[in-house]
Amino acid sequence: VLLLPLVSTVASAANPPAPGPITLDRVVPAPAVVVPSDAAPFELTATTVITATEAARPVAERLAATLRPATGFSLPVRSAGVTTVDLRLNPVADPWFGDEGYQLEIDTTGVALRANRPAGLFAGLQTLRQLLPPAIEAISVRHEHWTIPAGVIRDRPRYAYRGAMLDLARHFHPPADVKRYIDEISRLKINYLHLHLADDQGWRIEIDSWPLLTAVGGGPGTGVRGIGGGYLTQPEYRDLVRYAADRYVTIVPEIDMPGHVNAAQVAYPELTCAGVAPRQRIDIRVGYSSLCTSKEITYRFAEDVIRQLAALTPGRYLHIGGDEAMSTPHADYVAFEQRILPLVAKYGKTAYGWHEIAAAPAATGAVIQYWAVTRDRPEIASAAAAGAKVILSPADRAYLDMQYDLLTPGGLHWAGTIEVRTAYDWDPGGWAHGVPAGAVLGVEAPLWSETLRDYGDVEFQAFPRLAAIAELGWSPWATHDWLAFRDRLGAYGERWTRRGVHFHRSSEVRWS
Ligand code: TNX
Repeated sequence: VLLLPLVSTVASAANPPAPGPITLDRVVPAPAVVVPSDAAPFELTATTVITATEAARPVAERLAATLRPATGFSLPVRSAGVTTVDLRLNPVADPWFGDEGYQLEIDTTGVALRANRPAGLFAGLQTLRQLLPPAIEAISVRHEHWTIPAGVIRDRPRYAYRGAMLDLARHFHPPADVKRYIDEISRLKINYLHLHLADDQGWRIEIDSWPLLTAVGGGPGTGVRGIGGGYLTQPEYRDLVRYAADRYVTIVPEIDMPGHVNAAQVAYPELTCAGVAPRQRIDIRVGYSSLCTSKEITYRFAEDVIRQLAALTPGRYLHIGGDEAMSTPHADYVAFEQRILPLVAKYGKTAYGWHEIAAAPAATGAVIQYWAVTRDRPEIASAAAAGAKVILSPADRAYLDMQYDLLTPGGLHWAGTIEVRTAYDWDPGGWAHGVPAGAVLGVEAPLWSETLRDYGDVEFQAFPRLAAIAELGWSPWATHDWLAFRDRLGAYGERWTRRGVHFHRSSEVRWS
């Protein structure tokens, strides 16, 4: 019985359907409006010139750098003159496109990319790349007809927040791996990367005046001793922030409090009520640690961390955790959040926390990350009705650390198994009962790393499911269609393959 699905997987992988010609709508995430034309496609050639206005130049340079390796063309970027690919900002902003929307117009003679802001041009570049043959992903010259189908795409995101989260605490992922992840997520028009920087098993960000956090708490994570350790220095963190910003991705730092703090308490026993250092933990249990909410040093510590993270982070959100504080009495938890939430505002940021923070009245000014596996959470609905914004990360849909099925390696299954269709087939807009659609800021796909040993494991868990969550965040609900998504995703797989991304070749999808 168990062999049947395996056999069919092998059979379909051995006989992939011939990949048809690329059409204007074969893009992940699905664009809002696609109007194909009968005109012959545009073909990129050795004489193609890219033109860009001053403000559009950085994205134009990135486009050229994207297209040069596989085409071998010089693709000069100029400010004026004869052109075939032209990038510019709208002289008068068109409100329909907002900050991230774009228009792509392709005819036989050229391509015009327009947006209100550079972020929109960047999104358009990601679309353009998918309209070229998959060989465009090669890092050395390929001989191809580099055609782009003719027509018009008008596109903009459904939600302002489209996030991915990476847990650096349970296993540290070095900056080079985080950058590879940023590269991949930005191609799917994901615009926030939430970094879970501290947990029971490790503390991963350098904090001035608390040097032992990283010296002691930069520990092994959930790996055996020696595997999974490490931390980011502040310059490394700043460098990641810059790298992400160059790809229109905003970093959201998280320090989890008042639970998930064992690593901090190993380094600073004064953060426990008894003042005694707990033992270092490398197991995957949760809910046993708590900051001592009645000690003033707890708030000095929290404020130092929040102040420094706020200074290091240009983005508007700062995540203060708040989940699974099972060892903090409820009244103490609420009192703690009532002090911590305003501290985030004091340093100029919007507080963001796991949905448990909804218990604190001050959470009405915060962003709440909904991770429940049930759709009825009255306390979140009332916080949202009172002004809180909600980001949807239901664990049974959006958790990238859940196994695809019980046979796939790596991952957990406490929230169930999540195959591609399960990750795709839900509507963030109406998911949480009682949360008004207008309170939903977006979606985020968290990747906890208890079982992830290396970057290959990260890729396997994230892809292809992250593409499903990205589409839920970007594409209008009117485009939602599993069969169409499955086919577009199947075509996208070849791009991952060419880039060396270790993705799960789900048997739900026909991969080309
Ligand atoms: C629950 S969901 C956690 C994390 C674990 C994760 C594993 C949430 C906010 N907390 O501490 O890593 O499950 O799936």
